[in-house]
Amino acid sequence: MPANTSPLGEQEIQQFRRLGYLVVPGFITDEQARRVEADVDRYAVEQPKFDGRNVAQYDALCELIVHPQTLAIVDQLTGEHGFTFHHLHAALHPPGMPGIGWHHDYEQVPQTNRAHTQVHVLHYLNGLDGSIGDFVLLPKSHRAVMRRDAFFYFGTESLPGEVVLDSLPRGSTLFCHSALVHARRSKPGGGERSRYFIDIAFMELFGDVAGAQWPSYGREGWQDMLARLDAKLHQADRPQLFDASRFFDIADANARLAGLQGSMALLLPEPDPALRPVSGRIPIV
Ligand SMILES: O=C(O)CCC(=O)C(=O)O
Ligand SMILES: [Fe+2]
Repeated sequence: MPANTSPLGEQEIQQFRRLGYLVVPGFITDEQARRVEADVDRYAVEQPKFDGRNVAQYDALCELIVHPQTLAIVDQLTGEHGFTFHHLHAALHPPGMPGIGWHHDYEQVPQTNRAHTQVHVLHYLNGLDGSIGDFVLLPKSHRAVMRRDAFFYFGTESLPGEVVLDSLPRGSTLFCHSALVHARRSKPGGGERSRYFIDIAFMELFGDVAGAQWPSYGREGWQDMLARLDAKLHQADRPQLFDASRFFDIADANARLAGLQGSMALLLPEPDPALRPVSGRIPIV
């Protein structure tokens, strides 16, 4: 493990462990936020189908993956075995953008435990102001084991104990345990403004479980994506950051599980297919 500063205090680390999230207002400098926004503007025009596999073509987005303070914080939130990168998504949300129903983003096939931490780093480059979409979350829900879409039937309606994030300054970042149940609740307004949203997922390594792997990013070509990022961003002190051998192919795993019966969360009644979230062509489990 590289020697790092420790950007979070013990109380903040404990909040993340207990509640499943931590907000850091103004984490990204205005100058860096502007450069990343320019990348997002560029692909929104050139490649509206941006899905994460193209990320190596965008220098400012790449810089955000290896942002030193972010890596140091993820070190603090994961532990001694280090972590690996899973994906980056970036999106420009115009006024009127639909919401996303309650879900979580912890990648596990099938969902069985929360022994290892996954962190979603959510950058709200131009903040949140109560227009377009609020981020809503259920504190402590990262401690439950459920399918990613288990709460999807609630849509984006209010749930008891929810926390609404609707006012964050530019450059704010939310460190979220990936198993935390959350939603984007659409809101009117926005005017000329669009909402710049980046999410970057990191997964704690299984230093204590020989050979254990995580599910890959759910789109064909995930190995090439990691190879391109490793060529561009390789960190000598973190050789595992873009290491494809840390993953199994999620599409293969889902195919093997299809139709199996058992005591794990496999055979739930199918939700309405129109409401069911998908990740690329891979169904969400
Ligand atoms: O737009 C947001 O604030 C959150 C979106 C989200 O939860 C997701 O893309 O999985
Ligand atoms: Fe999400």
